[in-house]
Amino acid sequence: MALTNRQIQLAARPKGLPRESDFALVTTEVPALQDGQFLVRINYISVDPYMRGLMNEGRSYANHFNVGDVVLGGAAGTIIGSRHRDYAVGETVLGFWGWQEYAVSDGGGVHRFDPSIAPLSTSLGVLGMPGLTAYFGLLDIGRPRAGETVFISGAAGAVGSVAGQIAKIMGCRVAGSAGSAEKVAFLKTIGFDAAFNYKGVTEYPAALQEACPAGIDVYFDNVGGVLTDAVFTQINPEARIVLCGQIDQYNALTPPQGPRLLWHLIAKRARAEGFLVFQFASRYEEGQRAMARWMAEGRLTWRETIVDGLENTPKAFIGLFKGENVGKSLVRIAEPGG
Ligand code: NAP
Ligand code: FER
Repeated sequence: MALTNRQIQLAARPKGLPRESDFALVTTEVPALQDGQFLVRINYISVDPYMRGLMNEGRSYANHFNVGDVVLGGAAGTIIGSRHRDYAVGETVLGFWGWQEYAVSDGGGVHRFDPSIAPLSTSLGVLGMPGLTAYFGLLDIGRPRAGETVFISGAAGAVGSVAGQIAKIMGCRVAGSAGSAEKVAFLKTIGFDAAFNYKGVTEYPAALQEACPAGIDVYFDNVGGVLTDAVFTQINPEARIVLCGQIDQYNALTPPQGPRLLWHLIAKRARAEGFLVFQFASRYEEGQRAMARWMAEGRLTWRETIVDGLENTPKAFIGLFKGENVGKSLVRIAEPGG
């Protein structure tokens, strides 16, 4: 008897902040496996800010979702059936399977994850794409030196919380901003030297000066907007600005017009550099090994916000733009091993 699969499709291109009505839950049957295929029971679905951009009309059809497509994104699961000679039942795997409960795969783009290293959920968080973003963005683009001050916006999220801890491991003074008192308290528990709730801030330069009295040497920017404008006024000579994300703009209907502060980069001989985690694909193992070691040593911890049930995936995704998550936001479809 065929298994029933539930999937979430894009029902309409979101305008501004996505709404739950932009998504539709559909029921299909899992197709019978062909030779060279395996069947994955999805355990965790990752919701990530970059997915918002893929929901807009794209210049190409290659990456962007169309209305009626299953929303794609990273997921982790367990193989429950296989007609593939390299993949066996019981293996835990990662793939770009998106918002559904089961996936049929031929192994393309699939990575194995060894659950004896850490729980499977970490394959989508601290040991997955967001953690690698923090690792390579901070170390390769930011190049922090011991004793320097690192400031991180969006600090309590999946990327920011890992970047901050790695900066501490590098011997830096670390400060960050996040959107609630609870998140500020969380940042203190993971070693941030200073943190503030940006939602209560009226005078940004003053808040930054209090958090970073010696100025800012490395700025790891997840957010953009007026906070980033203010950071430009607080950077030290030869500062490095790591442009990781600009979530403040992802739902904007028109590009925002900000103050023009690039002069500060000239005056401070500073460097601002954007990057995409994918450019470091050939070095992912290096990053995972280093972070797994720090986790085993108790120097790197991680936090997850998990909701249960495929039907709650749109809400979890929208929650990213409302600050509902602390650490990595995940949807649990089925407990691994369950
Ligand atoms: P995340 O930080 O776990 O979740 C998003 C967080 O952003 C929310 O919890 C919210 O926290 C904050 N936020 C949402 N709207 C905001 C706004 N208008 N102003 C300020 N803060 C806002 O997400 P993540 O996966 O770690 O990603 C963080 C950033 O890194 C995103 O910009 C993402 O696009 C970027 N990223 C880049 C790459 C790359 O390759 N360059 C890879 C992964 C992620 P608050 O409560 O603090 O508002
Ligand atoms: C992200 C924001 C943007 C991200 C990727 C992108 C993986 C990619 C943008 C592009 O390819 O144009 O958070 O995370």
